[in-house]
Amino acid sequence: MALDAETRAQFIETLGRFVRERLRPIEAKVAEDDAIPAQIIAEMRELGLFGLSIPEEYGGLGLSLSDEIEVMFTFCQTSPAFRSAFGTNVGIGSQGLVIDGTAAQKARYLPKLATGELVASFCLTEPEAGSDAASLKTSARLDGDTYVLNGTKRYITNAPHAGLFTVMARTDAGNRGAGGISAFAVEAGTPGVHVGKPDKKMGQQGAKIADVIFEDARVPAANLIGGIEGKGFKTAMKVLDRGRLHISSVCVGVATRLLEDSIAYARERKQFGQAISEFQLVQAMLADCKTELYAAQCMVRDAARRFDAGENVSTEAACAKYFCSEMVGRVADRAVQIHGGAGYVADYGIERFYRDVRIFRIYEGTSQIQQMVIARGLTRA
Ligand code: COS
Repeated sequence: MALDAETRAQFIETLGRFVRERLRPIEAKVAEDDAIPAQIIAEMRELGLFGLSIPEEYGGLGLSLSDEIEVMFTFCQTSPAFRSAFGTNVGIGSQGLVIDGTAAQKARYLPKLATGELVASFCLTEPEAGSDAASLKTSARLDGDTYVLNGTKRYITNAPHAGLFTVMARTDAGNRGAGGISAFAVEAGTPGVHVGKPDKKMGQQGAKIADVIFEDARVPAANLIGGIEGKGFKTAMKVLDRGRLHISSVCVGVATRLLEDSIAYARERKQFGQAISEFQLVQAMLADCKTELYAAQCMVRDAARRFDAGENVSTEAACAKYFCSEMVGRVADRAVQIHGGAGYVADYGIERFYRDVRIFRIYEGTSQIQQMVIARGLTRA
């Protein structure tokens, strides 16, 4: 569903206020505590953020992707760790069910994901299967009316908070490729499902990642997503096409914030008797940020519009993820440069953003995987 213009503007204005008044003041504290206060999570649930992409019939807001990216442009003008708290419910954790789940699977899980009562994580990556996702080793063996899962998933966002895991596992031991993989909805608390200690990361403190280990974990056969074996890899790829556009919009939001902070600092900071914004070399950095940011924003909007129109956007989603994640890296680097020494010390938060954005070039497919997807899209077309 697309929101009417007025409702969308109101929702975005409410979120903008929430970001300015509730989130920005606690950015440093969240990073220091490596935790988002429970009250803030409750407010995010109240705002409907966990259910942005979940259809209305299951209690979500059912936004179109075009609306979702506009929401993210505004919401992500703060530490990206806040987005991460509900990001997997909006994106990779829930969309396997939304796109390919059976009616019964959707009815069972989507309402709780929409409210945030249940947090969902996406379990694809393994210790030895990252970019080459089709080589994953986690196995799922059918035994009566349950599948028995064994294996380890790595760097799983929100795993410590998750109540539900979308797990890609190999159901056909004889097929080492993509066709042997199936997707499952696995409830946390299932005997044999263990979550490791959260990993220490370069940035985005407050957002947690951890291993998820399956040791003879018995999952009801009814939780095979879509009810058909061998479709799990395609489900994961469809989820990632959409997820890559979501991440692109996050990059645009964060870059918007960094440019705003850089402009404010350049106008305030005086050297050689004048504001540094008067110097052409500083102006060039601001102009480059704005130009790239504008291009990125146009790109995401175009790809999201095509997605909503039902087009295959694998190539465009990869282009957007590649460009937007590299763009925000360059913007963050210039933001540090414009802030000078103040950009390097913790007090201004710029160095924190510089670390926070580094992951965007890696997760949901590295820049090199996006290049590969783009090139294959071109040469196979
Ligand atoms: N949508 C639907 N189906 C897709 C698809 C997509 N976007 N991409 C691939 N498929 C299908 C293919 O059509 C193929 O189906 P058939 O066997 O019926 O022809 C099947 O999936 C296998 O595809 P392919 O042969 O292209 O798989 P590869 O192993 O060669 O490579 C890449 C796939 C590299 C693109 C994939 O592994 C990938 O995206 N890797 C990065 C993973 C990632 O993002 N990890 C981050 C972890 S999640 S935070």
